[in-house]
Amino acid sequence: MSKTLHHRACHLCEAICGLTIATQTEADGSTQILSIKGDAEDSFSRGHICPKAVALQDIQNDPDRLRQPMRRVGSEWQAIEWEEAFELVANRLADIQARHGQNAVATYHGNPSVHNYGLMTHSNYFLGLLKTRSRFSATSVDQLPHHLVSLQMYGHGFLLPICDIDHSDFMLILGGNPLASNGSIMTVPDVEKRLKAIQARGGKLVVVDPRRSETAAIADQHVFVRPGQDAALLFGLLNTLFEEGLTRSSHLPIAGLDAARQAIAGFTAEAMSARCGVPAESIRQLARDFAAADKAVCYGRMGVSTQAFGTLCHWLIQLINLVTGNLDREGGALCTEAAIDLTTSSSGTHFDRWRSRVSGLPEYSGEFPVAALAEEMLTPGEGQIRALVTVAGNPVLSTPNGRQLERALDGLEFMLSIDFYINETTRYADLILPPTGPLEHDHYDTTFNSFAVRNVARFNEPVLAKPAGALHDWEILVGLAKAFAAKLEVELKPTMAPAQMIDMGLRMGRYGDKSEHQLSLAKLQELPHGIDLGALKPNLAERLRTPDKKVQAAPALLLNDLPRFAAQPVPGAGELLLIGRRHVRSNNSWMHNYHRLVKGKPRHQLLMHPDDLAARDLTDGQRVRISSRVGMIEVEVAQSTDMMPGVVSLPHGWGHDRSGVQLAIAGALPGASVNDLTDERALDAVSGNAALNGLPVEVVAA
Ligand SMILES: Nc1nc2c(c(=O)[nH]1)N[C@H]1C(S)=C(S)[C@@H](COP(=O)(O)OP(=O)(O)OC[C@H]3O[C@@H](n4cnc5c(=O)[nH]c(N)nc54)[C@H](O)[C@@H]3O)O[C@H]1N2
Ligand SMILES: Nc1nc2c(c(=O)[nH]1)N[C@H]1C(S)=C(S)[C@@H](COP(=O)(O)OP(=O)(O)OC[C@H]3O[C@@H](n4cnc5c(=O)[nH]c(N)nc54)[C@H](O)[C@@H]3O)O[C@H]1N2
Ligand code: SF4
Ligand SMILES: [Mo]
Repeated sequence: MSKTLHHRACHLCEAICGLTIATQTEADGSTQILSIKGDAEDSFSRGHICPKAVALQDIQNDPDRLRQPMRRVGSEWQAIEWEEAFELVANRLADIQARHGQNAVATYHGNPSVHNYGLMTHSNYFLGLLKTRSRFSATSVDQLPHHLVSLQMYGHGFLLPICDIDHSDFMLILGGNPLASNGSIMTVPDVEKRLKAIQARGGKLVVVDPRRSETAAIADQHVFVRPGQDAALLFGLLNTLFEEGLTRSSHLPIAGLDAARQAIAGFTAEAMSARCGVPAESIRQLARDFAAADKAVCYGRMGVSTQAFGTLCHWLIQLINLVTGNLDREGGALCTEAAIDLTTSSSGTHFDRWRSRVSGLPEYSGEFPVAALAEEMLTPGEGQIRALVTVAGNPVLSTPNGRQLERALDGLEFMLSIDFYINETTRYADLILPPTGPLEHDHYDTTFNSFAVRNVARFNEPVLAKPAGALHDWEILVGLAKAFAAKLEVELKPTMAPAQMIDMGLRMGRYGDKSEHQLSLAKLQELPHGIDLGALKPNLAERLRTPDKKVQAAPALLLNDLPRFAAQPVPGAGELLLIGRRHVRSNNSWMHNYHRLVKGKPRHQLLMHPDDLAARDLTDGQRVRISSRVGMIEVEVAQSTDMMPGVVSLPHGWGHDRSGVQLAIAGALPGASVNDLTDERALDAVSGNAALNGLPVEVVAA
């Protein structure tokens, strides 16, 4: 019997907290996890941890987690061998592409792909061979507007200015709830302490949200905004800054600032007030407060990304930081200098080079908006999607109009899923290939080190041995690539393990062989608590990738969207609008079968203001029927004075009864999927990102 302590960063959300995991190996060689705790020696996360990390052991031990390839025969799942599975995929996909063309095979990457470096390094090794334009991912139900705005303004989709939260003295958050999400496009472990530190040094936190969220509850000021109308508020703020002379010069080279100023001049605080539901004087005062702070940062997340004017919102947020001199400035918004720099990659460099077949939606970085996935499967004609490969995702629960997508999946000729669960989506697959569990492989965070509020790096060794016969995600992709290349009789270039690629990336990067840090895989292996490479610094002027090497303040794409904004009617008073929410014990559509996380009261009720309940003769706790243009679901309603009147809130990722996913806790409600209500036609017209928030709904007694 021997006990070992392992140090590792949690990969489950963007905060990448350091963990200390104790294991015990028995005489028979089997290893048990004894405990999972925060790693106090990780200088970035400082011992912070949330309940999801402790549930890593439930992922590991869950008897329902798939451990070998499963083939569906009718409604039965049968275990098959890896080689047979790879052959089957190669044969089916090659046949479908031969008959219907390359674009007939689609791919969908879900959120855990970006939390698993083997999927980052090797997805294209296989999927690239498919040469299909039918590529989709969770990006377009999430952060697509951020990337598009960075591409337009700074010349690269990954040049994302990050809040310098530790040095700011005024933080304005729109549509983000880091106390529940632990931060997003802002890798910020221990976020509550960092927000409270702003207040402790005399600064201010202001939250704009149609719900008094957990983050709004600790803020100095909470502003209720009408869902989907943040652009109006932001126009009012920006105009006030210009009109009242509250701007400050920037060291950045800028093109088009006057054009931007003129284009938005009509959208004054007074003109915008009725749209966003915020009094004009409050908008003006907020602009003055923001400008008065020496170091201020405006930040927007899911609530403003997944709405009808998501791209406009993110453009305006960038402009507010820019004109107050807070862009690329300490305490404002700064681009992280990651050890492996995504801003030198070719991904994130193009937009609208081609369009989707049915609705003509633009590609971004080679992907179409996922709202178009079902229609591309259901609409006959040349190029119709006949097969799908999903990787670490659950689009039936996570993309708009999930019921329609289910009908589409049911009609496919072939579907492959790389996932370790049978979920609401993968149950339609003909074949599921399960990778090793997260603690059974090594990891280097290529994604979130790049969006972190400090420059950090960390390599994670596996905690547990790889079981006999198991394959890592990247090995599955290599297996598939080999079988498919053999079938097509094309030559496959050699590859290497992800860790070797990271070694090369680290050594060639800014902290590598040519720097004082000498970062390499070997060096990081000696630093089990990770390495801090310093605070964020101004660097945008040198990193701009626009043709004229200037910040583009007035991209034509954005100016062209202003008439759509101006033409949108002022929301009606009686309208009920649906928004989403997250909870710290839940993770998108999975981890709902672990008792540790789901125990206690159900947390997936519809939150509604008492006045809205009364107006519909409804009572707290009653079952209600929610309907939208596309569907209808039934849930329990919970009265909440935290809701803005006229707004209701429901979390996504529930509705497990349709797949029979067993909830560990007896009596726990499976919940219903909010994406049975969200509308695949409700889009941010510029990017094609789904407008999940601000959905008109009706609520009646069930
Ligand atoms: N209405 C509404 N809809 C939303 C949102 C919202 O706020 N409101 N949020 C959107 C956002 S931001 C996102 S990111 C999406 C998420 O949506 P998706 O990415 O489609 O779904 P997830 O729930 O993250 O899917 C997780 C799946 O990945 C599998 N998985 C986990 N780890 C691994 C791994 O290491 N390898 C492999 N191969 N599989 C793994 C799990 O078993 C699970 O089946 O949902 C979006 N949908
Ligand atoms: N515990 C937990 N953590 C997670 C996840 C999870 O599922 N669970 N998911 C991870 C993922 S994939 C992501 S992308 C991030 C997301 O991270 P965040 O964006 O911080 O997460 P949300 O909780 O969705 O916050 C969105 C907020 O926007 C508000 N909102 C909705 N509509 C509007 C609107 O029109 N205007 C404004 N101003 N606000 C609006 C909502 O009330 C909510 O408080 O979280 C990540 N972290
Ligand atoms: S906040 Fe929780 S889930 Fe996110 S990285 Fe930290 S421990 Fe993991
Ligand atoms: Mo996300």
